[in-house]
Amino acid sequence: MKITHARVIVCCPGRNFVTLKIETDEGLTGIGDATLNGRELAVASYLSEHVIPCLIGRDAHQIEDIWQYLYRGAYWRRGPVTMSAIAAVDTALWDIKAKAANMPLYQLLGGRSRTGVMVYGHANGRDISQTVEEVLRHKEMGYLAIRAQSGVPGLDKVYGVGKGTTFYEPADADLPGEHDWSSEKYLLHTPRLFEAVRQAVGPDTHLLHDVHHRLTPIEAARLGKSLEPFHLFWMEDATPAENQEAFRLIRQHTTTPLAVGEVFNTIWDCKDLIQNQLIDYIRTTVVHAGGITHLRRIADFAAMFQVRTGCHGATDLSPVCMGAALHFDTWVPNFGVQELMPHNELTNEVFAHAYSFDKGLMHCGETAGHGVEIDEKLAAKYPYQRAYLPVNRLAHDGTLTNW
Ligand code: GCO
Ligand code: MG
Repeated sequence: MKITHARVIVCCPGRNFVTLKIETDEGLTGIGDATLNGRELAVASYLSEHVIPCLIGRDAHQIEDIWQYLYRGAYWRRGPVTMSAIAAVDTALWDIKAKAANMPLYQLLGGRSRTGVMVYGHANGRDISQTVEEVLRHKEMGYLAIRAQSGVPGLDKVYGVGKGTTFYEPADADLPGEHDWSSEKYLLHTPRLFEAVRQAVGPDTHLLHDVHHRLTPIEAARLGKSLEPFHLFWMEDATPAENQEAFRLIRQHTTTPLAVGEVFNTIWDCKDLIQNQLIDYIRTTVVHAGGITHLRRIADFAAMFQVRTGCHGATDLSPVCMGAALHFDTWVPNFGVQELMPHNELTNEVFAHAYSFDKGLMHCGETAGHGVEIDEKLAAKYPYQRAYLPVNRLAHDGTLTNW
């Protein structure tokens, strides 16, 4: 089965998405997500200018060979732009292979390992009482796992707290917004938040929290320790992880489970973290980590060290990534949890999908392929709009810090 055409579709049904569509001489087509929030056009051009010309005429069934060809063949390895482009090709080819086999994608990976995929929802509030309300609302909706983020007294805007409640979308400015940050204020506030949340929600609901790279290792150690009484499912991105060794310090001080990896793009970014058992959950997902082919490699390596998966699933990853990730989650033996941040209605119209939510679990559906399609006519009505993620500056002197 030969690849005859491929094209990149960029659309903005509320936020930007980049999608690769591959066509074959047997009439089967497949799609892959290539969205890299705030840097969308870099991946779109990497695909159109450099990757698509090399795909035409290749055997669509040779997924592994094409992966190696794009990874090694570029000579310049790794990086979010390259790996998102490779991921899009890989996801589209798995979609095609599964359609050719007339099977849902998870069957090709080795079949079903669980009845459904546990997801965590987002409870965001201006303050502690609104966040508690949101947590309880998510529990009512059936969520078994809930991430809680709240505004911090004395800080105007913080990561994870949106204008509305359901659709938190930080990339909404024409140029990057600038927010204030204070680790001291955040460190005083967050244990109070979880004390209130745990008391209200009871012992059974899994609670998660995203530090979003904003603490130093010793600050993160202090937070992890202070959250121990509220037994979190995980504390995410406690400190930046360019230096994987940084997690050793956090680990020495706290038993709060650690998750990291949404910004990683290959196994090399998490090799030390995993083999030294410095983390409990690896957050890489299909679109930013080289597709199903590479994600599977990371998960198998992680399994040897009892590290479980926790795929990133924010709204800036398209439904195509979500669909593919849910097939991966349905199969992967060392599954932990999947993030769910529901897309808006328009996005769901552009990307019709087979997946569904029921009683805290997601189901990937039984449609052949990964079960997500794109309505190109509708997508064309919503052209790309430039948008950036915000940046943080220290509240007391304006020094640029991590957002
Ligand atoms: C998460 C993430 C997101 C990121 C976003 C950046 O845990 O879901 O931290 O909220 O900020 O994906 O594009
Ligand atoms: Mg995160």
